[in-house]
Amino acid sequence: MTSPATSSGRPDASTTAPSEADAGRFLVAAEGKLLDLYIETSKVEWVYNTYITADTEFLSAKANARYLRESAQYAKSTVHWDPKRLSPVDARKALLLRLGQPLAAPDDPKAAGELTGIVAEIQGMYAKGRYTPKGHSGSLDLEALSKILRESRDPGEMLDVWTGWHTISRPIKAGYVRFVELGNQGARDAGFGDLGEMWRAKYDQTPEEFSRTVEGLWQQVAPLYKELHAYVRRKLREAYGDTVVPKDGPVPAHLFGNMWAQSWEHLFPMLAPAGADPGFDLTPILQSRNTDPVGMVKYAERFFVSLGLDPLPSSFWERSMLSRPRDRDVVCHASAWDVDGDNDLRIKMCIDITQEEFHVIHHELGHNYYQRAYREQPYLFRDGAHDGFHEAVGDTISLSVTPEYLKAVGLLETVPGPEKDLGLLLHKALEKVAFLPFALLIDRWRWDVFSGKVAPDEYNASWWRLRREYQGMVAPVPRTEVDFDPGAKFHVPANTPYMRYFLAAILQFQFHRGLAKALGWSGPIHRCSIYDQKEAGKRLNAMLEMGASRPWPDALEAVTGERAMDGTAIREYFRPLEEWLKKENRSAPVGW
Ligand code: X8Z
Ligand code: ZN
Repeated sequence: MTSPATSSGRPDASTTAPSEADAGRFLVAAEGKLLDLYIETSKVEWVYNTYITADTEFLSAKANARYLRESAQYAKSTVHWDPKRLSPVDARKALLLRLGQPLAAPDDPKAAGELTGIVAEIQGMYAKGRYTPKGHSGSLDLEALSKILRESRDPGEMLDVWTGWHTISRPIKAGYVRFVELGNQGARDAGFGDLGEMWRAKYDQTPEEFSRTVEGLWQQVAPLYKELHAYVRRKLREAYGDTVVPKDGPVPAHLFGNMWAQSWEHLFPMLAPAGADPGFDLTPILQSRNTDPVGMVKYAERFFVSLGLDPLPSSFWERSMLSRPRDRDVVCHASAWDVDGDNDLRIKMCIDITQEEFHVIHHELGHNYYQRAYREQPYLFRDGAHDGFHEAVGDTISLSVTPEYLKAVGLLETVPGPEKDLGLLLHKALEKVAFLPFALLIDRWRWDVFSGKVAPDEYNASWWRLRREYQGMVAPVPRTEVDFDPGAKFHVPANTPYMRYFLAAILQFQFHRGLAKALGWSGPIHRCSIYDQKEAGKRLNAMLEMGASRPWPDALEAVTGERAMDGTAIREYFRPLEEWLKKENRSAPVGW
């Protein structure tokens, strides 16, 4: 680098467009420094997430502020660079330097510190959330409250638990309002209109194009969601009566067996038509074998190994947190960690021995295997092709948890026949199709909040407008602006963008269809499992190894041969179910 180093030791490339070689050296130096800070920040964050105290909250805020400040400074140095004078690799690195994080530090160090302080604080408030339901003597955490929602069929009890959990986010609102101001300040200092625009800029298209892409995908899948919604509404009405569930309007959100009604799989037993059981339920199978959390994770690891990937390192088993500790507050929401950008992989979860968690574990290991596959890339490329890819890998594996697979690993004795497909598909749809509008609306809401279109005095009302519009649901009891219902979902106080899960819900079916085709599969795609198929593993790994080094259509092409995200794969997967639903709904209203 020919330009003088600044006092921080950082070369200053801001005033002139550097030569290709200078830019390359600048970026390599930035990557070295940021990797160092990344490792330190991850370790601090791990301790905070697994041991929440006032001190670890303080340390987390400090470490994050430092990382964000440094990366903002490096990013600023590159704003005047002309991408045409850079190698394609360096041009992409400069782009990712600006876009890599879900937050940008404001230029003012005081504001940056306040911003990361608020994130640590409100995340902690969420993690510590508890409620004492009527008839209980002590307060319950989210896992225990979720269990009640899963198992209860008493609308009064469900309403109490739903309402109770939604009180934990009231005190989060004030911090969130300030967070929005400071987050936007950081995004504007980084050259974006607001934080939502910065989030939408990450997809190798303009923010406006990305909004249209998402809307187009929703239009592709909405007809399937509406059929499922109509069927479920009718069954809920049969169970709870027409004073609780309307004939043709939106449904109260506390009846779906999940705190946010984002997955309806626990309703399956009350919805399944006669004879349409899926032929198995993993929860009692796993429990009757006394499977422990380690055993659960081992199943998932063996799947990845069957594809030709390496077993997890021994440090994974030593350092992961697999159960909720008895004696301290932790962030229980599941996550996968790549602590040193190399081989120090971990997951952090409070594992319940259920079929649902069996799938979440595959989801998390998908992150870890992605992280390990791209570790040879330069630091700025150690990421998913886009964040939806990262979320889709483990879920793609989960789609291969078919009855045939379960028999192969000894969890089932006999494979149920094709007459059980309808039950299997309905169960999967209650998980995957029901999720789509929820996954879309969280960031629809945040985009409007960040842009200022929705002001703090209408946060909650706009949230429920979206829930009605996309999910066909309403709040079970009147809400006011004292309530902050979006804050009762982890990703809002934790500032994790959510559109990634919507994209993943689309992509995982595309990956699955692409891998099935590559294996020469000619049956219905919901019956295909890539277990033990090294060829599928190779194809998948080709994409994983790329990390973020190429625009995402290249990564998609490596697995599927396709270059656009496309909702036809999920429609194809569920086609037999959709046809059946249409017949079922023939004389029932569809929509709300
Ligand atoms: O947050 C997660 C993962 C961690 S990345 C457990 N998921 C979303 C959620 O729980 O709301 C996975 C699916 C959706
Ligand atoms: Zn994830």
